[in-house]
Amino acid sequence: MNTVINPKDRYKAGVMPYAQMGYWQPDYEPKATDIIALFRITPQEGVDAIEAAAAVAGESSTATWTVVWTDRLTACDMYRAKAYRVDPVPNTPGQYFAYIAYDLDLFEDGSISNLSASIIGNVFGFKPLKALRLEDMRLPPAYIKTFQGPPTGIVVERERLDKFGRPLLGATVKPKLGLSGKNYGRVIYEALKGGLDFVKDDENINSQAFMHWRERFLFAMEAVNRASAATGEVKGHYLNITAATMEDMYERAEFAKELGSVVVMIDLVIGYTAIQSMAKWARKNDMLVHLHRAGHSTYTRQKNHGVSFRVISKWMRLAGVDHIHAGTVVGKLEGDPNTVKGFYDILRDPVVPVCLENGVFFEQDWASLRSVMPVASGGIHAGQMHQLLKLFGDDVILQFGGGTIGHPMGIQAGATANRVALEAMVLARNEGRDIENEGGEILEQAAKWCSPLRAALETWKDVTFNYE
Ligand code: CAP
Ligand code: MG
Repeated sequence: MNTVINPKDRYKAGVMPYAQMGYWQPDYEPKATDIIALFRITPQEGVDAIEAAAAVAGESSTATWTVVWTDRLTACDMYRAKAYRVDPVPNTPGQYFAYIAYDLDLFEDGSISNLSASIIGNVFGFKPLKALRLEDMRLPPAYIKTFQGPPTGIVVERERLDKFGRPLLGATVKPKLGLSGKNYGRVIYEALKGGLDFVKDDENINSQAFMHWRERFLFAMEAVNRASAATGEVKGHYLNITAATMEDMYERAEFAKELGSVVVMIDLVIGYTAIQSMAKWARKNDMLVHLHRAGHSTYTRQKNHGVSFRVISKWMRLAGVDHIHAGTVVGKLEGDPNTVKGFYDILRDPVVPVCLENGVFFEQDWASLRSVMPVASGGIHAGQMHQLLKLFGDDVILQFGGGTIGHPMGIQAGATANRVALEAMVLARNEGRDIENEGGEILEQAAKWCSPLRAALETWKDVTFNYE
């Protein structure tokens, strides 16, 4: 006989229906093929932490609020997710880390939409929980192998662009909105000619009345071609193909290809399926895919609720992007050094070891999936070059929007300041100098023969984004 449990009684301490239904299995040893999720749970007053963890396991796999007849028609023990470990979060009363294992058969091959529909589908609004955060996931190689991952990856990107041994430099066109196509093209040309590798459309530039997308693409690519010819370097502009429908996005991507662009750009808000579709298109067309994480902080920023960006980083490496914004630490947007280091490791490394300090709970073997180039962007300028190089190393795109276009001597000078600062810093590092402590001095030295760098250092010397 099925038992119908009064929802009012359900969460009283000691009454553990989800746990009793098999969603709490403290002796369970996860299989090598299981997907494991680590949730930070904050149960409501009076709700037992183990029952709350079991409820999350249940509702993110097979269960509903009562025992159902059809459970008897499936191999339900196999399909039940299993909460197998619940630990209090150190020094944080009322919060717990819950480890939940999911059998691989619960998920469709190669689909982030399917994975996320289970893992973050309903549970975040669940009444027995005050808050819930998905902190990390372990993705087994058997699952990773069902994805194609980044179309290009860091190694092939460097080969294609013929750029080695240093971070790449970019800039986002500013103002974000309002420039005509011709003026937009001018900004791109100046920035590339001045020494940048890439310029970028902003997240909200699509096809507005002041500049339709074709016009933008034409002026942008004219600027890219002129700057490449003038400098002898491969240059690129991330053409944002984000649009209302897939049909529109494919049309824009095809036009970017026709014009000879090496890269297209999409925003995270287009959704996981659209991202995977564009990754597939890019692989077929030898195109880099740049992903702007527009919208992520609505659900990644709160420490006790939402989804950590480290999980989004894992999903996006699977989905297949070549670049992704991942934080700067020193710029205008939130991000502490350890957490951001965790994101960068997840995006770039072949195997990521456990590092609790960085929020990495599981060893992650990427099973030869290509790596993603992280992008550091948001309020950064040439005076921080030593900090950026120290924090992120070479495999990163340093993207200065205001920090290029806002230069008092003009856009080309802004780009030159960044390129000179970067090359001086890379050289100093390669000569074995301590760039962390001598960085300021190294920049001053380089600025002696580079007036744009001198002006950049002077203009932004007091700019810090420390509000603590
Ligand atoms: C930066 C930027 C980027 C953010 C994205 C902006 O401009 O273009 O979109 O950096 O953040 O619109 O703010 P500035 P994140 O260089 O002028 O600050 O990289 O953290 O996703
Ligand atoms: Mg932007």
